[in-house]
Amino acid sequence: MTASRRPVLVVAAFGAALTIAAWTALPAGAADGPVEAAGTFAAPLDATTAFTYDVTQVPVGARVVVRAVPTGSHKTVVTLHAWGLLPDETYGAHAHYKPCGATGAAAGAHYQNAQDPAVGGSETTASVDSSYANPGNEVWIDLVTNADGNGRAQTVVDWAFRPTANGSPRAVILHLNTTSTGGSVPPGNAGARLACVTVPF
Ligand SMILES: [Cu+2]
Repeated sequence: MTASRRPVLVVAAFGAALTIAAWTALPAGAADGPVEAAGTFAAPLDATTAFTYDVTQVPVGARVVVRAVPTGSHKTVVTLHAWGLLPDETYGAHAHYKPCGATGAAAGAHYQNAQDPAVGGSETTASVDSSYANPGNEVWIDLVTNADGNGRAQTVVDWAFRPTANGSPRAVILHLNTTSTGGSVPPGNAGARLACVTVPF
């Protein structure tokens, strides 16, 4: 599949390539503690953690690390690092409710802190009410890559993820476009689901 992109004006890059080895191992799976997931993107049949659904946009072999770190002040810092994506490109990313699967749809809808009653807490139906579908209530991370296809971006939200039993997010999806805040494109929409990494939030 080849997807077309919306033109974007944002150009930024980060410097030296980072190495995964530089990261300190973190415990995973604790809703009130730090979480980290790392993976190498593979075709769905071969993938365990990181799935690419469009190898023209997220090549097989590209790497990803997602970290979620709760602060002591009821905030959560979510960081996305990627290596080996397209050079000088932009991607949208969000936390989604379900783990990655054979298709991008498997990850379900965007995780929301305050859940939109219009979708009844559904983990598969997208909320398009900007009172809920906004970067303060969901995890939105717009990623810009440098000339080497590497990028890092983060968001800070004013809440902690719900515990797994109460519907924590389980994945981060990489999308074709940066995330819409409204207008002609519904809020929260970032285009095609290119790739997914399962994260034990
Ligand atoms: Cu998404």
